[in-house]
Amino acid sequence: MSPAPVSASPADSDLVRAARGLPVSRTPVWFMRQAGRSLPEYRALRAGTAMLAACQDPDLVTEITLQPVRRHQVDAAILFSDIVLPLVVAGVDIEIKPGVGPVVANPVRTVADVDALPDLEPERLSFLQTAVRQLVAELGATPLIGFAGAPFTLATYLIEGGPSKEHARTKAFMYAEPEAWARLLQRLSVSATTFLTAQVDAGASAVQLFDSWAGVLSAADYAERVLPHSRAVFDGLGEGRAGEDRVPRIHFGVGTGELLPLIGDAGADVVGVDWRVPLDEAARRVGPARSLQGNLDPAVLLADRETVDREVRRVVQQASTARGHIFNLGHGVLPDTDPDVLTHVAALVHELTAQ
Ligand code: 1CP
Repeated sequence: MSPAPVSASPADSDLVRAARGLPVSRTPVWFMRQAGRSLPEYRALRAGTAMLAACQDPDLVTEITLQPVRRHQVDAAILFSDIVLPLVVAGVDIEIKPGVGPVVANPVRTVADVDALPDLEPERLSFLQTAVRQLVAELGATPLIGFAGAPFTLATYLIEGGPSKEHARTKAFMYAEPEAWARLLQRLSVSATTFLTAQVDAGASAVQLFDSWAGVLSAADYAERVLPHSRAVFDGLGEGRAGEDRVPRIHFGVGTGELLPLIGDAGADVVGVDWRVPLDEAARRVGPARSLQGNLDPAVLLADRETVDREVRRVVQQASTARGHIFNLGHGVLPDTDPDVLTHVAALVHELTAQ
């Protein structure tokens, strides 16, 4: 294994440098959903605490966020939270049901429902800022990635009432009630900005906007009815902490092959790519002004070691034409993944790319 890189501060880490397209000591690695059910120490710590309660307990958030960093030697921590948390903190009745996901008690189905949504008051986020400050102190030179759900993906949960495959109700609302739709996404963009700003102000070194389900939209609908609201989130972040370079922005969705140029245009420094589009092709679609993140198929980690190694090498090789590369999966770690495989993949990427 190559020695750990000597970066003095998170702002000078390989993750931040790769996001900006600067030279790195080796390709940085982290895994979406690196904290969570694949780790026995996570299951032990979470036992008896509901997901959304855990997300609002600064000490639990700190410990759960640190677990995968210690175990896998990844190049970034991602805040342990959930995309529905800003809604929950604002007062929307949502529960995360184990094995299901977020379930909304009163789904948003009418214009009046949109207007009745509570605003997220920044004062309610002190628990989050405490967690971020504790993490930044513990992490030293390892960057912390803050995140939020993008307006579209949050709207799918609010309108469908829970997880869904086709998002048909969401699209029906988008087409039938264009003004209420725009108002809903505008309000969600404000709460995402508030949630991200709290994390950046408390010391997060990068942010990721998860628009996990945007891939169900055509490019035309995405461009007209969704992108302006995601752009508003990035624009709302402004220049970040005084006297420092603005924190890099990662923008990710699943099944977004046709949307990749737009996902970049929304205001990202890094475009997250799922496993469907090889990174050399993704680099062509995104252009030379942005870095890429991804894109090993999470299911590959369930295969034999030879397959894992071959696929990791392929991803690293196909990333060579990108402006910068952050190695990741194409979506979250599957719960059945053997954590030792994740540790192995992080070490292998470091070894293959050490300068
Ligand atoms: O380690 C990390 O990556 C941080 C943890 C994290 C993140 C980034 C969690 C914890 N949630 C999220 C974001 C999130 N939540 C996304 C975007 C990322 C992605 O696309 O995977 C989405 C879509 C959600 C919504 C959600 N929350 C789902 C998906 C449901 C669906 O529509 O299919 C689920 C299962 C949850 C619950 C959840 N969030 C996080 C965990 C560890 C869990 C499982 C908890 C439990 O079951 O008790």
